[in-house]
Amino acid sequence: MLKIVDYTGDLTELENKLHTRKQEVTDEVNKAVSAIVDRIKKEGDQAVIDYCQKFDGYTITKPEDFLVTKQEVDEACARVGEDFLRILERTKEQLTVYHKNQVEKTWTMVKDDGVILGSLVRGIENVALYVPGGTAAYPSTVMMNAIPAQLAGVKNMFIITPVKADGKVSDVILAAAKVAGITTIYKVGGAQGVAAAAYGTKTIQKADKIVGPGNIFVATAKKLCYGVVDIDMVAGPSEILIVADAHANPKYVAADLMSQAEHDKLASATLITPSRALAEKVEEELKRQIVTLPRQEIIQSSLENYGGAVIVKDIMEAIDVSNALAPEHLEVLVEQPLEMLPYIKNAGSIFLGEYSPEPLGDYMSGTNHVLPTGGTAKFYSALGVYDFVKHSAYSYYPKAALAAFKDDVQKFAHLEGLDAHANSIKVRFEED
Ligand code: HSO
Ligand code: ZN
Repeated sequence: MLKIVDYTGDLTELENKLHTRKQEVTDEVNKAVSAIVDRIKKEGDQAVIDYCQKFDGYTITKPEDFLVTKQEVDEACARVGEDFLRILERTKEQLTVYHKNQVEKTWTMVKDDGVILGSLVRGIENVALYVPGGTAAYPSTVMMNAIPAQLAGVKNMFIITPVKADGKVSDVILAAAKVAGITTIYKVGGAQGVAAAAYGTKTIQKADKIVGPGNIFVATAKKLCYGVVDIDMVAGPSEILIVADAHANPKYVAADLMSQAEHDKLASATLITPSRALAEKVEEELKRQIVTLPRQEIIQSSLENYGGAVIVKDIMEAIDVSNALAPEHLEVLVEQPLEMLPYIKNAGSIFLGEYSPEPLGDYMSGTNHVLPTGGTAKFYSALGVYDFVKHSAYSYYPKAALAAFKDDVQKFAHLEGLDAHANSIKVRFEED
């Protein structure tokens, strides 16, 4: 079930063996989505209504049909029960404590010449959170987006989510929205939902930023609307990479590999270890544990097609390979896990030691589970408070401070052939 490959020092060869490269968006999808976006832009609500009918079978006949009511939310909360609400509250608390550290303050500096410079940090005002329909709708993801947004000072966060003919949003999503403090939920999803939030319609508010996972149509719509609105990164299938030494517990390694493999047949799970004996024991454990898991078909397909066990010469080489692959999740199961931290360069989220399993981070460790995939951890970060703010620089110059720069700025402007720029300085020092 787990391919075991020897690392020869050739990374491209390894990537080909592990199938780390996934498919690109096709022209067809691009064309279909761009037609949807264009129509929403031109026709607004009527186009939204048509697409919801066509793609989801949901009939909108009056403006209220777009929105989840307070009564629906209350009933959903009653159905999910006290214990789940408590878990959501606890998750919120954990996320708040961690993400508080990311809150940036507005700063000011006053220089000797009376110049004041600074940076104003403000939350993005309107944010749309896309929540997929069906089984891929995770209440945990609602929390992961909402909590940093709130800490950033986002005033208005609303959800867009597709519904089927019955017009229902799942109870757990409504409960998470309630605990996260989101009260506006539009029953509109797909590319049409994204386009509606990007451009705004009579009924659906315009967002400044659209975040949240979705299928290929949603992701393509987000990319096409980027620039009109900001978007978060476009997430690909889940990945886990485990760096483990001979002391690691094969039972835990196998369980953790499968925890991500169960997300998707395209998910990838990789073990990198200098110990062939460990890799073989993990293989045994996978076989033993998989039969107990309801999503075994997905897990098996994912394990067989993506990732595998890579045998390296030592732990440092394991870390080098991991840095090159830049996984979404990296588990470090070695004797002294904290000591590896200085060597890790690229990873969305790092789980150190055998009692910090990745699924803890998916729910309640406090860290965010919205993470860069597909090697993009080389340049993207975990979702955080910083994704929901913008910075405005500000400057105040008294006349004497400007005077000290007037000649150089004018020369610089002339050099660029921009005489009106130079003139803006010059007129301030002319005698009337
Ligand atoms: N591991 C997923 C997030 C998630 N897991 C949600 C469980 N629920 C992100 O790669
Ligand atoms: Zn997960």
